Amino acid sequence: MIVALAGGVGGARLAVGLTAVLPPSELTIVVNTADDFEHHGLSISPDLDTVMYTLAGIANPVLGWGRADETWNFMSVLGALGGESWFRLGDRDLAVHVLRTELLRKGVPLSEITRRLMSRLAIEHPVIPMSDSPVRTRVRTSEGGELAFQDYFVRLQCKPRVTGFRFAGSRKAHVPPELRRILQGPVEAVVICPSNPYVSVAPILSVGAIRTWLRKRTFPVLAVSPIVGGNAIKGPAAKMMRELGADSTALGVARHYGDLVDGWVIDKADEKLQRPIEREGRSVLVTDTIMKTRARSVALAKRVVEFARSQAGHSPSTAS
Ligand code: FO1
Repeated sequence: MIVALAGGVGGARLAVGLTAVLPPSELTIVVNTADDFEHHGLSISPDLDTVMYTLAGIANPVLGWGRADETWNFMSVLGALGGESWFRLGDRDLAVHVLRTELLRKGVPLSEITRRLMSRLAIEHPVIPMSDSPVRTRVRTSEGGELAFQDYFVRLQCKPRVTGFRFAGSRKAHVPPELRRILQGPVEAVVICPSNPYVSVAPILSVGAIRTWLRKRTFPVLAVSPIVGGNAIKGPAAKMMRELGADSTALGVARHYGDLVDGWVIDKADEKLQRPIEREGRSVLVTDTIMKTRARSVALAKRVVEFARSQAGHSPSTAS
């Protein structure tokens, strides 16, 4: 069993590749839920939806979130009536939020709702939210105070300077039963997808049971760098690193994760960082990590799985 930890767009793209390389019995995708929020009385789970739409092949290719072939009648009327329209909900996308909200109100756990939605979209690989109870990213900025994640990310377009993050609810997060079984079962490797280290991956690692599982691991953890050539492929990761005083390079990301990661997959553009990252005690695979097409996602996933299997023999925690 390979367990992939995924956040938004970068995570979803590698997840697609992994589902082409591994059968459902050998791959579990754990998704960040700390971007979730309540808006217009709806419970919205952006990263779960991005992974779901991407795996179903119906993700909006331009926006990187929401659905393809979308229409925006609901948003335009809502705006005309004076409703909040900074967080754009497409007419087709809306159905997922209404259904998820209705089922949550009936007490159906988020992981069960996710399972039902995935099966309706004919997705066979298990996709599990990191928690069935709310975990919410709070963004601390240089203006003082805290922002809810979507306020920072969408309403304020990532403009504020960040000074730190907090994941409210992570200590008492309820790990879904399906995920608890995975944590107790045989695991070949964990793959951290190229998602934002601070706001997509860190929340998953903040869930107590997951953090303990990784600390006591007997399997290797591999990560694909979300930073290529000093920039994030998409989103504010590099900006956040600079604001937090980290080196916004693949080496800086490797230092950020420390000994939580045994092997790094970095892009050819960063091959000169292979030695410095190896000097940090990590294995490094240099390859093409830009997933512009599905074929490149599959090719990357294949190399990541091979790399993971090559590491299984000697992850530090199993070293004699
Ligand atoms: N991101 C935006 O930048 N603007 C939006 O209006 C927006 C709407 C939206 C609706 C549904 C959804 O699932 C995601 C949406 N996102 C939007 C992206 C979202 O903020 C991010 O995907 C994650 O929270 C960060 O990965």
